[in-house]
Order: sequence, then structure tokens, then C-alpha cells
Amino acid sequence: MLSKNIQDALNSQIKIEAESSQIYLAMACWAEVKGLEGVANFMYAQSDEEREHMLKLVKFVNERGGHAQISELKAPNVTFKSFKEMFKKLFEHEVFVSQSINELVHISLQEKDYATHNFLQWYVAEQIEEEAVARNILDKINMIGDDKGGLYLFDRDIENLTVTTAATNAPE
Ligand code: OFO
Repeated sequence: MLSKNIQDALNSQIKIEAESSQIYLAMACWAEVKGLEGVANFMYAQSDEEREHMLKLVKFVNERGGHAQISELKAPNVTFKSFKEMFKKLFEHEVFVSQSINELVHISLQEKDYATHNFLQWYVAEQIEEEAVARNILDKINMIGDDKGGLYLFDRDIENLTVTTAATNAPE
């Protein structure tokens, strides 16, 4: 059974994961209308992943005698100055999510809720992975700068990055 404290904290995380999915969906749309199909596909996949993260939390809360809250979401940014800015925002958002997961882990220990603590370890590992991918992308984008040819190649290659990431995640 979940304590009220834990349930509230998990419900806040459900909202964060849902908002992450919307943020990445908006990024996918922006990339798609800008003609970068590879980036758009990558962001659509990220958006789907975030929805999965949300659902995993929803099921956990309901299975443990709580009631998952599906709430109103903050509207995401829909335009960006550049791809560099978009990926910077993606990286910053992942860092924010990692902090939020860390806080949840902290609360679970305070409450001596070891089942929730154990459940959250998957998210801890996932955030390490996602932060690394976002940092990697940002490094590449910083190298490319304003070079259109570089961006073209990056758009082609980012799809391989999705495949590598998916393969790394496969055992989960
Ligand atoms: Fe939900 O994994 Fe990143 O944000």
C-alpha cells in the first residue's frame, strides 16, 4: 500500500512524464516541418518512450492500491530558434527529470517504501542513458554549428543513434 506522500510524489512524476512526451512531440513536429526527417523520427520515438514511462508509473500506482492521477498538462514550446536551441532544451529537460527521479528515490527511502525504491531503480538507469544520449547529441550539434551540410549529415545519422539506443535498452 502506498502512503499518501509517496502516492502524491508518484502522481507528480506521472505528470512530468506526460509533459515530457508532449514536449518531445512538439519538437518532432517542429523538426518535421523544418524538413529534418531523421530528427523528427528520433523525437517521435522519444515522445513514445516518455509515454511508456508514464504508463509504467500509472500501472504501478494503481497496482499498489493507489489511484493514478491523469491531470492537465502544461503546454510545451512549439518553436525554436535553431536545432541547437532545441537540443539544448532537450538536454536541460532530461537533467530536470533526473533531479525529479532522484527526489522521488529520496522520498521512498524516507518513507521506508522499499518496493517503490526498487521500482524506481529502472528510472534511475533510464535517466543515466537518456542524459548521455542528449549530451552526445548536443556535443555533435555544437561541432556542426551553422553548417548546413553538417546538419544534413546529422539528420541522416541521428536515426542510427536511435537504433543504438534501442539496442542498448533491449534487455529491459
Ligand atoms: Fe522519462 O525518461 Fe527521460 O525524461
